[in-house]
Amino acid sequence: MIDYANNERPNVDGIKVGGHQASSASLVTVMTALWFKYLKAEDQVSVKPHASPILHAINYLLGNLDKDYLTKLRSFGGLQSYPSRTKDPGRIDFSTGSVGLGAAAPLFSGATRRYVDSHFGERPKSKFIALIGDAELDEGNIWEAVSDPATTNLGNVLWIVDFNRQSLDRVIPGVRIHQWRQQFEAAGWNVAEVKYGEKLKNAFKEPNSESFQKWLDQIPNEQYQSIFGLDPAAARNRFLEGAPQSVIDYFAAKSDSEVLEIVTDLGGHDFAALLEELVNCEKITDKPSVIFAYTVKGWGLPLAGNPRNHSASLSSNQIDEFRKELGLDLGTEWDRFNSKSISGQICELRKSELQLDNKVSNIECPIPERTDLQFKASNSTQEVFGRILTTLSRDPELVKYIVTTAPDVATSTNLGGFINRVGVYSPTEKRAWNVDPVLKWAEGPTGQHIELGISEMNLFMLLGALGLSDIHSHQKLIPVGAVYDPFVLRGLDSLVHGVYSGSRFIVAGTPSGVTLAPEGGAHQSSITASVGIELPGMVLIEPAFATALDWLLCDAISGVAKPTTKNERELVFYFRLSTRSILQEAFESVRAKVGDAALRNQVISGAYQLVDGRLALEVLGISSEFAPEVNLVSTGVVAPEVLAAAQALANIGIIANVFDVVSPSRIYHNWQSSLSSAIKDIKSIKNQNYLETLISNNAPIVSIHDASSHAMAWLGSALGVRQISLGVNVFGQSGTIPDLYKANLLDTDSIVKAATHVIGISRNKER
Ligand SMILES: Cc1ncc(C[n+]2csc(CCOP(=O)(O)OP(=O)(O)O)c2C)c(N)n1
Ligand SMILES: [Mg+2]
Repeated sequence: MIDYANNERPNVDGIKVGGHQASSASLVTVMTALWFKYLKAEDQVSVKPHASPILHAINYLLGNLDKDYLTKLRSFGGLQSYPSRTKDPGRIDFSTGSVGLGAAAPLFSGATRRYVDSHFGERPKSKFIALIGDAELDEGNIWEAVSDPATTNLGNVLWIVDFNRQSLDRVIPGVRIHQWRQQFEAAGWNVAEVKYGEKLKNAFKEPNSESFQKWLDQIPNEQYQSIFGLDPAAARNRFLEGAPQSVIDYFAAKSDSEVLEIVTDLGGHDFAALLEELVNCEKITDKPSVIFAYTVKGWGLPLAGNPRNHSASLSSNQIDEFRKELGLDLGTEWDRFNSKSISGQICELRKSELQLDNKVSNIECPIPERTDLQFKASNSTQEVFGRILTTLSRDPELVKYIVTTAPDVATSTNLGGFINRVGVYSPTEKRAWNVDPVLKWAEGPTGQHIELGISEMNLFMLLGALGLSDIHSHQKLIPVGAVYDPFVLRGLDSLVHGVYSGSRFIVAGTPSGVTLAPEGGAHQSSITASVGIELPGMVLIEPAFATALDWLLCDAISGVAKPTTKNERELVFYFRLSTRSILQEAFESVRAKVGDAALRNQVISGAYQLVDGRLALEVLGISSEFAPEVNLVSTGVVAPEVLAAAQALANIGIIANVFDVVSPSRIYHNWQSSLSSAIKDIKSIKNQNYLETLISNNAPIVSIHDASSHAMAWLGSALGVRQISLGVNVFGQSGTIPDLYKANLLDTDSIVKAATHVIGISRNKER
């Protein structure tokens, strides 16, 4: 498949197609043992990115992939370069690609299964398996995942490390197995090794072989790996370089080829050795297992063990040889096994054994459009977020599905009320040693909050897994996470992985922006809003007012409650919130005027008008006929400054309309999709986007957002008018809200000046 993609398929752009023959060959024995013998239909496997061709080949041999795809590796609409749950055909349990994340994903899916079993009754047993490259163990997220208390004692998890002791650039120096063993064992894992193939095992049974085994276990990787490119005589010498005399003596009676065959016979390419260890691990049910399978990168190919083999591929001559070696020719190379042969029969048997009956319990109960909460005259969005969740916890049908999680910030992000009502999840009942009159931290199997250590990477790994619980554990859940907004970036890789994998969840980033003033620059987020706007599948929601948040959160819950499908647009709902309490009056007066139904529609679409500048002038008895006009477009918690600026502008005879963009991403994507349909079909150019219908005047814009000024800087372009984008362009520092707003030009006075300035430059332009 890799050779065809690179050497036979027409290449239109001169770019090397790639594919990883050496990485694939390294894992081929392990994967054959798994799919053709060990796995059960309910097991879920995450495959090392660079072995995706093997996974597709297995799916083909099992009759689960059309032949057409075999010539479409890495082509548009064909087989993806790395396993993709959403884009590849057929069953792919986990998306992988960014090394380390695919390893951790099944661990969190195993934790999700444990949660589902505790709350909804036991599902059929599954193993959550990760096939990992050994260099992936250098990724920090692996160790964050392994050491989190939420992932301990997961007997349903198995990792198999493709222990070829090579990474991309090099042979991994030294012998690291001892360190890794200790790290896993310290985290409570069962560690196993499949090191010796049958020839090695037989050799160790021979007299005087003890020192040979000792030498094999301690020979530096670099020296051992260098044997593979050599002819048998040179390989023998290389292996014995530096070895004690007793090892040289042990091999004295053996031919060079025998020596080479024995010393390279690693357990990761020996079915019996692999299956024996898999069965051993099966007996361990109270902790995760990791098997280090000793393998050869490029096993069985001329590339074997070569330090530069990661991106190397076989030449045409070598492929011809390889084809012959396998008894194939150009006419038969794509054939499945003959159904009458033993191999063919095994394929048929395994196809039926691996057929998964994915019956899912979906969320059938109605989801309210809003809660019945009454809000105070002044509220912060963070506090309201907590109150909404607490209120929803009183709905006995809906609350069953809600599961919250936070990386050690549950109480400081207002999840306390929800936790008080539903408790904290622990697989076993735990005694509470402290009785806190405010927060009831009751831990047991019925709890619905999963508390994590501080790792934000783990937060998004867990949310990603909870959001795919219908796929991996037959039970749909509504996952809700909370994190300090700046640290969304700390978990960004796993957030991207979750959305890329098609997972659905809600996350609150709170508090956000420079508005958490005294906390200082290290805690003030600015570029997170851009992440929320730009990440495909993500909806950024940044409301200012309580009722809007209530509508938007209920709407997000119905979005998350939908069954998982491939290629959905809105998957993750990211609420960027604040602890700043603001008056609700302005919103409530629009609500009274427009009515709930119409206003809710606008809010869900992403923006609504908060102030009509003409009416404001009328109230003041000023004629609007020749008055200059400006649109103040506000996002989030800066609303009070924007409203005050609108009033100040009215006082000097300027029409200042205020629009509140509660979901910058919805507005942005709506504009973008109207543009792309216009580009694809010129006739649709007449279709207005939502923003143009909402803001139909041609006045210039000042946008105001406690986030990078870049995040909303596209508005003027969307409306074809001048814009000044006010936002945060430097790292923050401690101070009061007035200090920081002034420093970042988010204060009322700066907004007024920006408005008069933008009116001035637009007028000059007109002249
Ligand atoms: C996060 C991330 N960093 C870098 C890469 C590029 N990369 C792909 S494979 C690889 C080395 C992998 O070595 P290993 O995990 O040992 O796999 P194998 O030897 O089996 O190919 C690197 C650096 C990547 N895919 N993801
Ligand atoms: Mg490797």
